[in-house]
Amino acid sequence: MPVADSSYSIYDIASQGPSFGSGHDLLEFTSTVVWSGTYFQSNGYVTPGNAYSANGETSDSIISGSKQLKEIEVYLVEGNTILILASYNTSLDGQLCMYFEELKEKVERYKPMKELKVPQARVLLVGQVGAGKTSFFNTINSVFRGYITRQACSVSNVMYQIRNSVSWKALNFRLHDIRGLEADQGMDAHGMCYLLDGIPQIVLLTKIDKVCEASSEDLSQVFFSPVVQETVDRFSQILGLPRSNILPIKNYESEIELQDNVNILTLLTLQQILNSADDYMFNYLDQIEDGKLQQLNIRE
Ligand SMILES: Nc1nc2c(ncn2[C@@H]2O[C@H](COP(=O)(O)OP(=O)(O)OP(=O)(O)O)[C@@H](O)[C@H]2O)c(=O)[nH]1
Ligand SMILES: [Mg+2]
Repeated sequence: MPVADSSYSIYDIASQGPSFGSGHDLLEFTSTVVWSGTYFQSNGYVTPGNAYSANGETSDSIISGSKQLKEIEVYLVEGNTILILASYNTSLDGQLCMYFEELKEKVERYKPMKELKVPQARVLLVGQVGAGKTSFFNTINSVFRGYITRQACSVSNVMYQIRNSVSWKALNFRLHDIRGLEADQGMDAHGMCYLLDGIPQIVLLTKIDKVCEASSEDLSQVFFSPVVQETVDRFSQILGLPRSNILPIKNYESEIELQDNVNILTLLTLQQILNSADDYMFNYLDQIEDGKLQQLNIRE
């Protein structure tokens, strides 16, 4: 609903849930709500048309005259993650842009821990033929270049470098793109997980736009889509990896211009990958300090 009076659009009071609008347009609860055994009896209000334009909506049309709630979910919004919700034509465009720059800078500043003397984190892209490995590199490269590039083509076994778009300085990670696995090579996802045991694995669910129509139209829906959620759950069970390691992505494929939400999802994914590389290095450092492993002499 559009805001009619921004001075009352949202405010927080310690003794009640978030309040929207004077009057109140939406106030979920004012003190503890108790589970009756079959529902929560809300003690809040829904009276649209005060600080928000009701646009024909009434209390009844929104909550069907009932204050009995089957489930209550409370979200803590950290940082700017909620901004991924923004769609292109909203007034959040400016903030979305700031969020993108912030994420991009974070990745540009990334450095593996100096104690290990590892100059760059290396990320191996493994997957079946046509999974989207090369496109993933091209998508990341496009984000940093500032335009759509297809620098990588289908050559096998290349260690790609990503560079800062102003200084052309190499960032401190590399993507190793290898030829896709064919069904007759005798290696499936399980085999690959077994082979890579001990190395942190992030599973990228590429082509998410083909799985979920809503996300295909508006990628900001990807974290709210039941279809995506089910797909993540399924792969988590099949591969025995936590759901947080299974990330839906959408690569640039036919686009000719960058899109905010594709850029942001790509950077969030990359950040997860680099965090995972860091986790591995922290474990490695612990083992060196415990005398269980020797420091490797890794050169550029
Ligand atoms: N719709 C859609 N198509 C994609 C996506 N990612 C890749 N593609 C398309 O999938 C096809 C294969 O992508 P590649 O990046 O070449 O796949 P690959 O894993 O590198 O394949 P190999 O190098 O042969 O192992 C191309 O036509 C891409 O345009 C995506 O996220 N969405
Ligand atoms: Mg390829």
